[in-house]
Amino acid sequence: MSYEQYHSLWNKLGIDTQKITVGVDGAIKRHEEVFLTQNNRPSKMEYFDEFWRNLQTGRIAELDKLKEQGKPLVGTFCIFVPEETVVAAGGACYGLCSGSPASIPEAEKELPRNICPLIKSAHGFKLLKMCGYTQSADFIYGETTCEAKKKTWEVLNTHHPVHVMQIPQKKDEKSMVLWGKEVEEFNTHIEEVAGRELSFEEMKNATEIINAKRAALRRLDKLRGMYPDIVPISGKDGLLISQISFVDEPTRFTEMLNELCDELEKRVSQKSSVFDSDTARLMVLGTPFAAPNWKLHHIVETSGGAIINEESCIGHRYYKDDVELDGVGTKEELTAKMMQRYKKIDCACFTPNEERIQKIVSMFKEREADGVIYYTLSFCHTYNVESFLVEKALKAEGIPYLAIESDYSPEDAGQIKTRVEAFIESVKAKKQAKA
Ligand code: BJ8
Repeated sequence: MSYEQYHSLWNKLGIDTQKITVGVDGAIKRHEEVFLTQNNRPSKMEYFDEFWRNLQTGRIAELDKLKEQGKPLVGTFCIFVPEETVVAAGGACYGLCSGSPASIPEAEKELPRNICPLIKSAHGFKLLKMCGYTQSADFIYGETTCEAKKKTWEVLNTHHPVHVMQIPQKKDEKSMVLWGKEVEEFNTHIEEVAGRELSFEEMKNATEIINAKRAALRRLDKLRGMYPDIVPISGKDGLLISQISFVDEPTRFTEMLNELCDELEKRVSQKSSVFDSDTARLMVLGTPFAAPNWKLHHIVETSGGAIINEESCIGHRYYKDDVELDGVGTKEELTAKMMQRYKKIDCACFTPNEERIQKIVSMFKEREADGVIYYTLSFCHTYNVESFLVEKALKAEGIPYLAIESDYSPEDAGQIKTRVEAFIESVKAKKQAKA
């Protein structure tokens, strides 16, 4: 495919047009293999498929227009960064490319091999200048959530401006004071880039935009998981939508997702499922699935299972809570409400993190799921260690559980498939016995 109309934009961003053409073609081909081969997909998925095809072209051109107008463009790797403030300034806050194995060898020239693939992939994209989002960003907002990330920011900062938000490890009062100051500093920084002070109305309006996006994602989550007899959309499509939620323009995304949900509601009322009735309905827990990391979902859904929810940052952890706006009348009050909302994020970087374990058990029960897969990216110590406590709680409830640790390479796909197939068989046997 020719992307000639985007060559000058890519050149302006320092992107090698030949290299990115190969990357974009590969990503489109992989999307065709994984997504377009599914049966009975909702017609409204077309918007999200088209968005994927335009990931490094049309959407990057939109961001460039914002940049020309002096709006801030902020790249992130974590859901702790308050996107509301960037949207209030008319800019865009988005997730950066970090889900591909292709950029990892380049990253390993500067970073150790034995750290998380998400971090290496992102760093490699910067070194290769292959991600339009990274290249467009005025700066990257990093955070101190895990060891590998916080040290990588120092290295990444030698290639691209990086600001670091200090996220505490505990949620006690003194930690919250520090975190509140960090959020205030972030807001001030965005105002400096925007060249003006943001008004309360702008902040409130942006918060409403992001709350509406989260509400649409919760609507999708409910449609995917809350109807025990019907799965109206595949987990793969659900995941693709979640991944796109981190890069699309939020108002348009919300509109398109609500249209899709209207279609799914009809499917539910017509009892039209994309899977057979004996399919194992599984929840996935753990580390984020940055695009195009579709490995686990593809394996599960070609092995007799359906994924009905991701208890992950690219998933439920991102959209489960809103910023409360009732009775809020000043910027200070709004910032305090933002803090309350962001404090509810139950990332494994916190100690203790008991609320996450309780939440997982109740999510499982609400969805009447058949089993869970605990997914950890290799070398993610926080999620890996926390899996012991999660497993213990799930076992106490008699919930079927499988742990998978993997990276982005396709090499372990066969081995994972064998384990997933065996797990699904045992889950189905249990389901039948129960029935
Ligand atoms: S809020 S999960 S997005 S830190 S990079 S911790 S996978 S070793 S991404 Fe995360 Fe924010 Fe928490 Fe969510 Fe592990 Fe890898 Fe670290 Fe990671």
